[in-house]
Amino acid sequence: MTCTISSMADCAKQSEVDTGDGNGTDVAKHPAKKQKIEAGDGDVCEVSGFEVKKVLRDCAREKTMFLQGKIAEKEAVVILEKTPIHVDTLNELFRESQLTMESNNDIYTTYCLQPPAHLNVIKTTVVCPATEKHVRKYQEQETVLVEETAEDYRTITLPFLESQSFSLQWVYNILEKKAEVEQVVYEDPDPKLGFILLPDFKWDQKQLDDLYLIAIVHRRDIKSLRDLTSDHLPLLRNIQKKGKDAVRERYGIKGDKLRMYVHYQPSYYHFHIHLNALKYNAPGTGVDRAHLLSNVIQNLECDPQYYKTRTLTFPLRELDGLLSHFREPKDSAKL
Ligand code: M7G
Repeated sequence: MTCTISSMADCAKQSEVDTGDGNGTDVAKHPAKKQKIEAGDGDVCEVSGFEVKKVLRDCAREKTMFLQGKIAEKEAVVILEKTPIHVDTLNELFRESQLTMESNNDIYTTYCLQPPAHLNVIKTTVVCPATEKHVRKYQEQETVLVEETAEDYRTITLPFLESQSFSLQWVYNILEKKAEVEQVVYEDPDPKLGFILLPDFKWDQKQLDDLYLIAIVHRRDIKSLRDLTSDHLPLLRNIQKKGKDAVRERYGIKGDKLRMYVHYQPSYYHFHIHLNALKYNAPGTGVDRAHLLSNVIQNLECDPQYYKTRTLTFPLRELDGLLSHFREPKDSAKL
């Protein structure tokens, strides 16, 4: 019997039906919304004029490439990422694609399948103008583990991040409703306990398997995990409860299928919580950097000063300026 690729559409149809049972991606029931992109205060850079200078990182397995270059004379970092194949496009994919057979041996055949343009998307993220720190963030490099005592935080990390951390303008644009307004999934406007929940820009919102949201707190006085004390428990519990409720309501994902955590060190020192679909191994979920929200809450319940006093271990990349300060003799490290 000869198999044609287009007959696979029947499998696709079957697969679409199968996804309602809670095991597959039930995008039909809880469509991941596609929304209009709004610009913040920054200029929008024309990515079509991007001149590539250097490949910063090439992750063939993740089908992602990080590039450094220029857009209209401005330094830019561009991230290219091939997007996953969506179950609900399979029928069209097999019907409408151009097929070229590459090899055939007994029952094994490989093809090059060229899908129609709209099914062949590369998610493109542009940082422009990009700083040297952005370039370093995305560059391939070794990482080392650093053990930071409370004293190290006060004398090395805090002065460093106060002088050198990434701009928080994008965060303030979200909190002040100047950007990504239509993306907001949920907001609790309370100035002390409130937060905005919205899709992380790493998520293309086309399927729920790699759901990735962030909850950004309204208050601006918490830089990171290190600043938390038991006084913040009402805030953390509020995000845990309302964040879970909002995700269940919008996407049909229950709380026990959701990973909520904070990074230490974060890239952006305005307190926020990451929320992923549990089955998605998002970058940055390793034990060296991610702290589960439920553990953070329990630690603060046991010891109100837990994060102010403990030694915290985290990875730093070789080119991270903070690492050089940890490596200097302590006295000169005090900036
Ligand atoms: P982080 O733990 O500070 O740093 O998380 P990381 O980037 O090293 O994980 C900040 C989170 O905010 C990350 O998951 C980013 O993908 C996300 N993020 C960063 N920016 C600049 C934006 C943005 O402009 N919009 C949205 N929605 N998310 C962003």
